[in-house]
Amino acid sequence: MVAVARAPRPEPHQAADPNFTADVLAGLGGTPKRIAAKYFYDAEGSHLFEQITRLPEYYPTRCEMKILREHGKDIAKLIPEGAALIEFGSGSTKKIRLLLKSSPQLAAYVPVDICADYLREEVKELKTDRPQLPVLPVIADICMPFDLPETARNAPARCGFFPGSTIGNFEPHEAADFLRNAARILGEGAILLIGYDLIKSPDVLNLAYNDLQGVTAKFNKNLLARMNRELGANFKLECFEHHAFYNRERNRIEMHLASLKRQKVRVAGDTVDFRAGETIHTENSYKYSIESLTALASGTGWNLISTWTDPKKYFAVSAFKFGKPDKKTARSG
Ligand code: AVJ
Repeated sequence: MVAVARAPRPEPHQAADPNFTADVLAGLGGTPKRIAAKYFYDAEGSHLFEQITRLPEYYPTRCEMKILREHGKDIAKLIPEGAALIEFGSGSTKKIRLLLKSSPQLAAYVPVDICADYLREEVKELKTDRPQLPVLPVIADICMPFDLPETARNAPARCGFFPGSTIGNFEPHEAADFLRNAARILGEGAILLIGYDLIKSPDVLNLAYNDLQGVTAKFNKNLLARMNRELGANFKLECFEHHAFYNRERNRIEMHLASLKRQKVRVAGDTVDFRAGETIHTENSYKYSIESLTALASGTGWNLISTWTDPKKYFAVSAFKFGKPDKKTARSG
């Protein structure tokens, strides 16, 4: 046989996540098999997600952008003079730029992300948009306590921004932990804006995660490709199938990778057995009603101020305030 030159591996865009190997082996060793959704987002996965946001079936990004475009002025009215805006794990600069447009009162913008490369890009883009606005990036895991830059700590007010329905990737108890952590970081009287996907017809939901072009399937299967690239695994992508469905009892979309047959796969030196039809659970994307998110938030001390939705009520952006509700807005009884 003629020796075939191996395709050169793409240069890693960032250092391989040191936990990836251990998390994958633990997740594939358990029953049911699972891998955390955060591992979708290597360079290829991030690129595929960008493509998803432009799919006709995938409404969330478009709806949220529309809400921010059309209600940006009203939303900005809740942000006090001289406030620092803290964005938790931003996925793209597009959304924050819509908000900044109507918020000349901001004294600083603090993007918080675990990926330093991503933050560098974001800072560059914003510098051209709002050259005067101090941009103070923080590299941190948004689920863990971290310190704000001094300017943001000393600002007269703080406003958090958590768009993209990222909250839906958390289990509800993890979402509550996130809200408590955000409260600790932002402090008494802070405002928090959360973008989230609303409960709706299962047909609409199922289609959004089963697009006709198969981009979501590719995004899901990229996890197998990533394990092949980074962990020396030998997954045959054609032997697995993308499964995404709405779980009505739990108000969530579940994504799985289903093994099409009984097979053994090598992963990081281990052998993993799959039964025919056995799945790797790769993502939950929780959907909330305005009421259910409000209840979750109020349990952690965040009280609802206002909610904006798109005309079809597919997506919502809610503003919460941490601490005792104002006398004016507090309900009696
Ligand atoms: C980035 C978590 C909001 O749950 O809709 C898109 C990820 N997964 N298609 C979502 C995703 C499949 C997305 N979030």
